[in-house]
Amino acid sequence: MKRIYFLFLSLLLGTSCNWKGSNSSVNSESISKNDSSDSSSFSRKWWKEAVVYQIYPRSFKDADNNGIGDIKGIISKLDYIKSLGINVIWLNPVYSSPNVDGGYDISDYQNINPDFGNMQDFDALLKGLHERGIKLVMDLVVNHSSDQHSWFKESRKSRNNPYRDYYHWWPAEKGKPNKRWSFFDVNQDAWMYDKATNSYYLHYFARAQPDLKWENPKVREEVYNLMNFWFKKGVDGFRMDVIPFISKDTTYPVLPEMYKGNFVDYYAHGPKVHDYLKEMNQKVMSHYDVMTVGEGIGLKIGDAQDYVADDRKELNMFFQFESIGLGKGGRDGKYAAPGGYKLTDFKRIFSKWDSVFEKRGWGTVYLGNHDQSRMVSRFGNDKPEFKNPSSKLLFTFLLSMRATPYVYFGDEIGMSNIRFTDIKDYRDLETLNYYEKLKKEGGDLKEFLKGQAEVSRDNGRTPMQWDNSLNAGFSHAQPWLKVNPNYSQVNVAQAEKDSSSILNYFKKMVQLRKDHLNLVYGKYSLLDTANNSIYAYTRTSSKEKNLIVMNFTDKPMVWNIPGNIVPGDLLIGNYPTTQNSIKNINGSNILVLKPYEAKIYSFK
Ligand code: TEU
Repeated sequence: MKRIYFLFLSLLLGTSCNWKGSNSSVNSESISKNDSSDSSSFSRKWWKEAVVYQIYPRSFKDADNNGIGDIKGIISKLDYIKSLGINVIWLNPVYSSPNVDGGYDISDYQNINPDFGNMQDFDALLKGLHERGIKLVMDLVVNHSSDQHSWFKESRKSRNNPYRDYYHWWPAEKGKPNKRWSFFDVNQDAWMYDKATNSYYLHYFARAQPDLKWENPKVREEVYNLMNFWFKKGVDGFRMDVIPFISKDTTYPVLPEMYKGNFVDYYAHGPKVHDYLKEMNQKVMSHYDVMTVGEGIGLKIGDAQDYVADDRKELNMFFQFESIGLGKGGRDGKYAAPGGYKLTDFKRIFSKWDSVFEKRGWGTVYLGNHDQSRMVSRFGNDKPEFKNPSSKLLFTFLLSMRATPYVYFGDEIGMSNIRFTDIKDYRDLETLNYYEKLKKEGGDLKEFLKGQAEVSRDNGRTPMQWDNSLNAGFSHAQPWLKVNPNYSQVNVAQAEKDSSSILNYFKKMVQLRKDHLNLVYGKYSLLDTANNSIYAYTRTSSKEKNLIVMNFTDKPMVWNIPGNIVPGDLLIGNYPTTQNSIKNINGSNILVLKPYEAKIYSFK
């Protein structure tokens, strides 16, 4: 049955297909081989056609009722995950970790954090996912380890320890090293003095996250070994944490003039990053059918092809960082920008990132993750009357772009920002350490808390809301982070029952993307660029044409459909369709849109 379905799809798109009965065997021929109208020429890959669902394990489901989500909890929800229609999970780190930074401080890369379970649990999860046709992508955090990793414990013991050169050290007798900025340090200083050897070590993130020294070939071998360990188990890929940062100039010079005031860009442009990624690809990835997605922090349009063009043999995709800067402001982006973001900026950024992959490489599209506040609070409107249509609108966008969509758990039921007002409610070191820093400086703590209520990472980490029982059905014990009190209305059980829920719309959109390969590979063309209320674009191939129109405002809007587009069937809309909303006025087609209304039409 599946085989016939895919043959049919490929016939529709004019490609030949050698479907082998598993979603990893999408043919590798060009999608536009017989399709001269397409400007692009993409080879089909399962990871381009996938919809990825991200799970933050600490917050998903607690099976042993200690207040912390765990692997058995995820296993208990496998049928729910399957019901979404998604086909890849990205799991945030579950490795051994003292949990200084939500598991991004790893003390053993080949073991499971007991908070989450053990290796048998992990194996059962992987099996349960694979049985359901879902792939598993793990988090690879190798720019740094935990200071509790045995490598670092050894490294800090003496200057001639065999592990000394696994990390970046600077002997204090040479004076203080040149300034490096840390994301999470209370003093924002990335050099930490260590008394035992009278030296400083480098940590771009927290003090408990020393940076690994990739310049040492032994470190690279360790990383490739641990990657092989997981691939041999059958995991299907890695999301690579801050991967552009791995290469460093180990003379640690003063920041070159061009990077002054922009240390992130400097970190992302180390001298050997591409050599390391090529080596990693050749030694590891090239041996498996797996996907890789880099966290593209600091990467610019001009860097894109170097990371992901097929012939570069480095990564498959990366997350661009431009769009998640939208709506943030103030010092260090830790405040909300007054008035939010401008739709014209949103459109410009996503269109620009589409164009960079128009001919080579492949992109990603996402509006939230564990480092961001909730999608609907940020890019939509979480007021009760608008939350439903604006969440659906955002999914219409995410699932109709030419890039692999990444969806963050909970967004499918419209989870929104919790907006803590008391610093005691926060658990994330990014918020806590910045608060301490400001306190020391005598900064405005009230203003900071106001900003964090909108942009803090903990907004995106509150526990999954399963039902309206105690703690939203997440755990019988006090959860590690407060549950959003709106859980009595916003929860999975409720959403499953309601045919007009965000959840049910999300599932329909996922299905629509699966049924219309044009939404994956078709050419993207932005319409009406300057319109600050409506986002409209077409997706076209010689076999199908789609028009996507979304009203990003809380007011009704009208939109003039360009004369060359005559909308046919409405494929999906986020309001119940009562009447045709296209009016012909003086020979022009006018589309009448309700607040946050989104529609996808086919057209000839
Ligand atoms: O994130 C890196 C990163 O971009 C964040 O530090 C980001 O700047 C900040 O969270 C914005 O508020 C990765 C992980 O996704 C993050 O969870 C880790 O804390 C970090 O690396 C260190 O591993």
